[in-house]
Amino acid sequence: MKKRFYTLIILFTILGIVQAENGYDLWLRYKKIDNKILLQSYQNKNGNILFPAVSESMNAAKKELTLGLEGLLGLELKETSNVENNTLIVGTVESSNIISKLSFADEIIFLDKDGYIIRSATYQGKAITVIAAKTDIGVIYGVFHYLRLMQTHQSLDKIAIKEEPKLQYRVLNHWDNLNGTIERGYAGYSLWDWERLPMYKDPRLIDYARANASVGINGAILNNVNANAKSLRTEWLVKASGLATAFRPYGIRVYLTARFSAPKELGGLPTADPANPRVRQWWKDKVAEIYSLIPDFGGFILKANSEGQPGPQDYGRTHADGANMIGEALEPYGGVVFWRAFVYHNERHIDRVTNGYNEFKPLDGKFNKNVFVQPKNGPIDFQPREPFHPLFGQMPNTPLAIEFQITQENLGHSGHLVYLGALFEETLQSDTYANGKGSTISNVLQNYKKTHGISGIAGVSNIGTDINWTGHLFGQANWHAFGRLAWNPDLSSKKMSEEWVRMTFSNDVDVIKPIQKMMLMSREAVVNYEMPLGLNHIMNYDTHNGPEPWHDDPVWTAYDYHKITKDSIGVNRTKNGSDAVGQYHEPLCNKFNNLETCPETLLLWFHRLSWNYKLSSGKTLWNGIVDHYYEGVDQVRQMQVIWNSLEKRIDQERFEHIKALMKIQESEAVWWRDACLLFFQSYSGMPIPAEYEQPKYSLEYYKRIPFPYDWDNTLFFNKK
Ligand code: GCW
Repeated sequence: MKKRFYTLIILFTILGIVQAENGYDLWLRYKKIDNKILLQSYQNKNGNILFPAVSESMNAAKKELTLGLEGLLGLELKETSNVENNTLIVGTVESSNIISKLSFADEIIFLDKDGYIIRSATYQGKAITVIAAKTDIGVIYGVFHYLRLMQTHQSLDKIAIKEEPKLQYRVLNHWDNLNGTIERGYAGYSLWDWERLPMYKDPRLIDYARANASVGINGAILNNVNANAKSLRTEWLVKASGLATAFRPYGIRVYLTARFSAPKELGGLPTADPANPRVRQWWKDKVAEIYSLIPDFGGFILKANSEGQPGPQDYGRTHADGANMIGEALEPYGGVVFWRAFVYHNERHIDRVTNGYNEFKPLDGKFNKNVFVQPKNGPIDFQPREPFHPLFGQMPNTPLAIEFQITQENLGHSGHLVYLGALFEETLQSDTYANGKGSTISNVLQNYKKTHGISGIAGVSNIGTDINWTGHLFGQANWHAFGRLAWNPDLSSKKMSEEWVRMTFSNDVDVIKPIQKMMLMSREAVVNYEMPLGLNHIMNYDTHNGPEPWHDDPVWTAYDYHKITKDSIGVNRTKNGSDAVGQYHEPLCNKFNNLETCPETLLLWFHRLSWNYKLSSGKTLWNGIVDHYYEGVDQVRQMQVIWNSLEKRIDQERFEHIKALMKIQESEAVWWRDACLLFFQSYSGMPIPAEYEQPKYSLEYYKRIPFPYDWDNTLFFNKK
């Protein structure tokens, strides 16, 4: 008997070790709490539950709580009708009699519509815990937070949490095409199964909605900003309504991209001129149709007059003319427009960095009240590091929504571990000085709620059909971080990384610390091995993966971004140059303009310097650049060592997945380093110090190798 028992134990242990996790469950794994004391105390607090649920959203919240309690505590959700000691009470003032009688019922009523309170309290002498919200959606958010407390091993005693989102519109931008591919997506195909929608709703859609709601995301822009007018045809709208139905219980509204020329392409009109009454009517009718199918439709996003997309400028009108026409059509229904400020034309430019500001700043205050202007975080295009977009702080009369990119278009795709929490935080905490010191981008964004009644943030999604959603498992951390920051843009990336590691891997400090260390060093690593010291836009011109600082053709040349010669490198954006510095508020303008005060991290972004320029370290610019590239590769190698040391602590499948990807990252970091340095060296003529690991291949080799994931690149074959 005893022997059989031990055999079973051994078998379970082995199974436990090899039992793989494929990452599908994201940070909502709800694995049983392994700390006995905690488990016991959590079980005590969750033995009796009062959770009257009538609406779809409440039922979704209850389902989540059930799932969480089963997984984390091995408990069935036991409903009680009496309040006993240690009862958990969940609901709103309307749904729960008890909540309506609590001393803080008023506080609940005055919460933001998405806000919630989780509090330890007493009711008729009994100790209770309350998860209460103003709306049913708030209850979902509260339940996710409550589960997170247990997932991250926090105490359930004396809880006093009051949460309200600091931004209202927290949306994911999917760059999904109607044929199922995803522009700049590296995790498989689109989750939207257009062929079988709306009849068939893949259960995965619910998991998508759960994941988003768990971090507070409340909008999904379904399709690519490089828009296809077809998505506005009735049959596609019916399909989109299927997605809206699936997401609705979780508080996620759907949005669509609108192709500016749709009145011509779909409506058969001769023009899409926003001044034309028939065009305006077409949009009104289209919007009415959409709301008849999707009553809580969120609105539209538009990319207009940029990279070949049609827009109001085609008719001599402004961005405001175009945006307001669409805004007016949406207004009666409460919809909004995200009008992108990522504008540049596929032609040689004087300084692309200045484009967005130049086009939009003069339009400040000219937009309808339901229109967001949406710049990217930086003025070029999702580079590993950019200064913040100068429109932030310079458009006080127009609500701006910020656009981050979660998918790693220029940061190694889904082959590299790059924790973007650090990048997001850096931007959000940048001081614009718009209203004196402390006017961080986070504050600027939040303030629009007070001044304009709306505030928002968008993230270009990194999600696809890959089993683990994001291709690289650590891409999940970027989705998570984006959502958490959308809810509260002042959260620290360090804190969020810890939370994510606890929920994704383990609450054991010996696992948390090393993984967190990797994550926190990964952003600087990618800057170092791809584009240090303010260098930018030297990636492969087509795939945007891998280096191509030598690319030079009449419309797209990396030379515009590094301007390399045998004497110097960098772009003069000072007052004597393109004056991009002039787009920033003082004291930033002067700070960036002066070499002494310009942060070294942005040096070559704003300044053009000789190879012998002395950096603060006393090294020459050339040696400094070399050091950064080498440091980047070293950092990746350190990350590899850290990861490999965790072999016994992580389930095998996820361990091997990341181990293999770290190898790719290491080899591609070397590729970036060697290709860029050899290219720069062909101008500077300066040596890579002999004691450094020397490039294995020649510059010619790097110019000729094909780019990964792009084997049929015709350009490559032509180049051969
Ligand atoms: O950087 C570019 C991307 C395009 C993208 C564009 C944009 C959707 O390479 O793929 O198009 O940005 O943000 O509009």
